[in-house]
Amino acid sequence: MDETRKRARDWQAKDEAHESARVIVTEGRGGMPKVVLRHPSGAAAELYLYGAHLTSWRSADGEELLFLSEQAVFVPGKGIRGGVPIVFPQFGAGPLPQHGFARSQEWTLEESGSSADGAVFARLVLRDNEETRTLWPHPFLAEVTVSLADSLHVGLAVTNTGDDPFSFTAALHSYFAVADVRETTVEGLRGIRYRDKVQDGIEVLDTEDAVRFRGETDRVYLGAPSMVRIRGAAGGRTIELRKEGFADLVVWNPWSEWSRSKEDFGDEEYLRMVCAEAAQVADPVHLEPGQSWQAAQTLSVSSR
Ligand code: TA6
Repeated sequence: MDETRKRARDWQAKDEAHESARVIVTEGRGGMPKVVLRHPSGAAAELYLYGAHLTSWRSADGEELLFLSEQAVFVPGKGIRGGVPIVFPQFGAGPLPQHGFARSQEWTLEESGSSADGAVFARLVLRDNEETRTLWPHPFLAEVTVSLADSLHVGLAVTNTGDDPFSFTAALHSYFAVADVRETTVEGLRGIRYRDKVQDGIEVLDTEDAVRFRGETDRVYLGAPSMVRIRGAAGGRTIELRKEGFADLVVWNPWSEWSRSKEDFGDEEYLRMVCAEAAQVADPVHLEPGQSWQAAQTLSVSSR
């Protein structure tokens, strides 16, 4: 073999070894398979096939930016407390289990690797099955794509694969790690109306320059702007959340009473988290047979 071809082959082999190190599937907590994404910058993310659930996002310098409860359980049938639960096909309470079933289904890793722009990605899919059809009688394909580079992109796509229309609501229920929620703010929502779940769902106009946390906070901002900032996130960072295709944004902190009542959440952990969730709640998505819907959120982090 001539030298040039040999060198090319060696490079390819090295590249392949490098590639495979960027996305690996390994055994996670509770023996559940998890996908580990590593970006050459040092950023990393972990994604369970169970629920297509992101449980970790570390910045290039190693700071964990997502909150995961120390009491989170990794047991089939139960939601994982923290990270980014996928809410589909029902946000909140309703005829289906709270927040739908996607978070307690086993998803399949369909594709992974590095994309042309250098991001490391994994695409997980969930199709209707006997269990989902018992709860919700619709054939569907749901896809979650997690793409890691300087930022973390999470995409959700849903296709109606059946012969009848259906409607659904959805959210990327993101738990962010914060140093102290009492010092954390969510900015960018002034002038937006929200449904206040703490006040029986009445609609309130937000006139504050930022959302501050002084007690239980559970708001669905209707027609929220495409970008909000979370200041006071882990390590004093600011996280920028950009959304596309999701009309609403949920802001949640359960405060102390709820925390004490939950087995999968520590009594004081509410101080270390805040949820900001790109969501489609007020106007359900309606899909005719063969139609698809897609939406995404992109998270980026800065040091202040
Ligand atoms: O997104 C906020 C919220 O809908 C709250 O009302 C709160 O109860 C919650 O999500 C957590 O829900 P879960 O079913 O995970 O306990």
